[in-house]
Amino acid sequence: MSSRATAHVSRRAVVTGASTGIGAATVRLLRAHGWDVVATARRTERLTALADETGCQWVAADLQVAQDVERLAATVLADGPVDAVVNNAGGAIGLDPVAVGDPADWLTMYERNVLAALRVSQAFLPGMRERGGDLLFLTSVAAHDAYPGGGGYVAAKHAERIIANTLRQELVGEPVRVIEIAPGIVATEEFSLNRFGGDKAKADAVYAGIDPLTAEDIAECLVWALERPAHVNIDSMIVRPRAQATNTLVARR
Ligand code: 8X3
Repeated sequence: MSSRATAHVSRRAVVTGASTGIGAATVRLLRAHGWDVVATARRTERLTALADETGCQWVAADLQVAQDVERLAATVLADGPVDAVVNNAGGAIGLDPVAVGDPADWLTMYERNVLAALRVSQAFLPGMRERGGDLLFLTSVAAHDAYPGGGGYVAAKHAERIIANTLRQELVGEPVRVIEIAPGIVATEEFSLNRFGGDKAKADAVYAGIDPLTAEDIAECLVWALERPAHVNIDSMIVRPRAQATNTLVARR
């Protein structure tokens, strides 16, 4: 097989935030495509259920804890090298205007969306620089533009995107691809519920009157990007539902 062919048989991926939503959908799709997958998240019971369903491996870890990330990488790399890391873990807290946003929420969002991805990327990068690999960052349209109430999340997602943009420059000439997928409105089990502290009515309103994207829609984009031939780097892909033209312009029925 030429080095330019799509060689994704027996490739191995690590997926963070794998207990739910886009992360879990990505594990399922990668497994369906024949990838070996290590799923990571905090919730063990969800990881074991996903492993029973898909045959993935799993390591429970809290990516906000540096020692957990070290243990994750050591455990995964003891079984062999990794071809792709999907930095999917993250999330939003609240929809507070900047004028009243709680700095503690901003800090938590920075930890979850930025520093977790940084730590995980740093842990797997040395092996990738030696033998090749892909670092994928699941950011958001919030990484590309602001919206009222989005301040803390928008700031964190912009910062996460900057990790990708900077790494791509720092690693040019090396066999590492740096990919960003930036979704708009995706109806998942937990993103909006977490954002609104479990308020289901508020969460449901985010998706009301439109056909939102699904976790599976984004998993398709992500796996497609990873399965491009090695010379093709999908720098950044913005994906929105047809009914969403910008972060704030949404046509609801
Ligand atoms: C999720 C999309 O519009 O809530 O990342 O920021 S949005």
